[in-house]
Amino acid sequence: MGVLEELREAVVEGQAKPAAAKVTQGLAEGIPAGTLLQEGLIAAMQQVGQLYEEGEIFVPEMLVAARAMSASLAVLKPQLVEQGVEASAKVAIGTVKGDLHDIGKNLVAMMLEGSGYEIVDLGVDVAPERFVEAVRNGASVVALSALLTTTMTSMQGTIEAITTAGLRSKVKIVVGGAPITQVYAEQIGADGYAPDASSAVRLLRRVLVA
Ligand code: B1M
Repeated sequence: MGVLEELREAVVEGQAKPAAAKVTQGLAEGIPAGTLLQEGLIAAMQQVGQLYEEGEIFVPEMLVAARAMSASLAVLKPQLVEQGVEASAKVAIGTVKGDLHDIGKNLVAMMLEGSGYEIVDLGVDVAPERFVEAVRNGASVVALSALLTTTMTSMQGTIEAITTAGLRSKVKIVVGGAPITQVYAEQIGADGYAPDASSAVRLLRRVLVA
């Protein structure tokens, strides 16, 4: 079995230390960080989602798999985040109210940090008022993440709260997460949508010059 397959297996089985060790081994063997991320970690989480849908695993197993993914991401972070890039804009990022999924949001934050943005990570289950406060404190971009069809509506509530506070013209609002689409982003009045972390970097470049 190759390292990538062993990495996927360790994440799916929720073995955090072995999974992190496989990332270290993969890097030592010269496997690019992007390959370990896409073909190892992200592929494993897709498998976890499928097993959950099929009723083969339940929330606790999903949770330990997520922990193994986070432990492995921590090892990859230095490779994904280039050091010494000057901060270009302050980005407040968070998973919207009611939603506890943070892996995708963390990945987007890492890639943006690596591209020179100053990141204010508000965490998960973030109430609209906390995003409003972040804009008052100087964030020029708000990045919203949602993984559930039931919480994606909180994005609209957050945009409304920023508008009601009179701050909409001071900030670019970008959105993403598995159930989000370009059409939905336009419907709720966001400035942009990115399907994944590397597109989020390109999206920010685009909206900040617009
Ligand atoms: Co949950 N969960 N979960 N879960 N979970 C999903 C999302 C689900 C699709 C699984 C399934 O049924 N197949 C399903 C949602 C169904 C739906 O709404 N349509 C689901 C469910 C139902 C639930 C619960 C309701 C289960 C329950 O309790 N009955 C519950 C809800 C809890 C809550 O949030 N209130 C729940 C709980 C959990 C755990 C806590 C156990 C755990 C999360 C742990 C954690 O995050 N720390 C978990 C996990 C791990 C998953 C799956 C398996 C994996 C998510 C993940 O990390 N993916 C997921 C199934 C799946 O996605 N296949 C599932 C990897 C990550 C890198 O991808 O997050 O998509 P992603 O991020 C991507 C892009 O979306 C994008 O870039 C990222 C990197 O490329 N992106 C952005 C994300 N945010 C962005 C922001 C941007 C731009 C791009 O801003 C500009």
